[in-house]
Amino acid sequence: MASLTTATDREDEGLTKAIPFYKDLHTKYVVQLGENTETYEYQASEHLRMSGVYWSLMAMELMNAGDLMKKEELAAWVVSTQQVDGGWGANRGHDTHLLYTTSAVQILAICGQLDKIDADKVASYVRSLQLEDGSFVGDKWMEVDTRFSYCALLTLAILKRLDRIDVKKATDFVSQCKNFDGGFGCVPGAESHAAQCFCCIAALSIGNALHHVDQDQLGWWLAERQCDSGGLNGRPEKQADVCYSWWVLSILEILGRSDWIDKEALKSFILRCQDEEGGGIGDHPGNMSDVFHTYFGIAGLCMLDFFDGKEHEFNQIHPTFALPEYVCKDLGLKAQFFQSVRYP
Ligand code: GRG
Ligand code: ZN
Repeated sequence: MASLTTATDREDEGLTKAIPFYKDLHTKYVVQLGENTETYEYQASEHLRMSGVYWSLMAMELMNAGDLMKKEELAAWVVSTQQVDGGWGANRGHDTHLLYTTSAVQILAICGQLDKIDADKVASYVRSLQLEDGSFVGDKWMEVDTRFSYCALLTLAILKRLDRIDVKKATDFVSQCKNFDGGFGCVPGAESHAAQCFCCIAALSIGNALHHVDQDQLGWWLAERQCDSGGLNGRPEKQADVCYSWWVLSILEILGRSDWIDKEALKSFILRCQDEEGGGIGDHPGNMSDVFHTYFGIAGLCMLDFFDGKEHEFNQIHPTFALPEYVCKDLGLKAQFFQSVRYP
């Protein structure tokens, strides 16, 4: 159990050794991912391109290297791939899905190109996915999942069209996914999982319904996610994985409970997941890097204030909107927090 791990255990594992953040390697890694279109990795990620572009842009934005991305080109590609129902698929010619519609709108927000789309059309698409009980399906196959509740609220908040859905019903449904341990799952009765907790808490934060959350019980469950390695896992008895640095820390920020974990140990875990030759961050020390874990590892370091006072300039991430804070400020996005000292 994380809470029983001593500092000495961690020192024995060499976790206190200072490891640098390889910013130049990481920016090169992300830029090359988008340019080397003949690689196996590029071809094999065709089915999630829209989210891949969002992860890449975010990783670069957080490192204050967004200017190295071809934002005009990316935004034009997004605009050109919107489908007649108002949504987006993962790539040109793929069926529309709420997940990729959210990524598309986030990309346009980061690129400052939201005015290039018909927001009402997107809002109608999102509205068409809400069911009578307030939940959301992702697409025509009708799977219900709290990931989609978050995506719907997030997309409409960015587009200033929250009034197009029943927000009260949406947050009531999310509240029904709360479990006895204070955590949340993908549907009522499903096991608590840190990534689903993020979707639920962020959805409630947008929907102004955080009264459904037990701040201390959930804070405790999340703090328990820290493993001996310093990394965080997604549920009891599972391996630590860099992406939970985002899923867990973002909620702790919303709850005002980020001091409940050992931040130095988590920083060290994330830094040890870097590929110090090829760049990028993997899910676990020694594993191959990918852009998903690169983004969420950097997001974790940002929220841990790793870059404060260092030579690297960086942009802070907003824990509810998963966008750079400056973008949220520019768009006037507002979210509810238990303690809103640092976020708008
Ligand atoms: C804009 C940040 C943002 C998100 C959009 C897509 C989405 C909404 C949220 C995804 C939430 C989610 C459920 C992520 C899954 C993360 C993950 C590592 C799942 C692995 O689950 P298991 O069961 O692994 O394979 P564990 O770690 O439990 O062993
Ligand atoms: Zn992961």
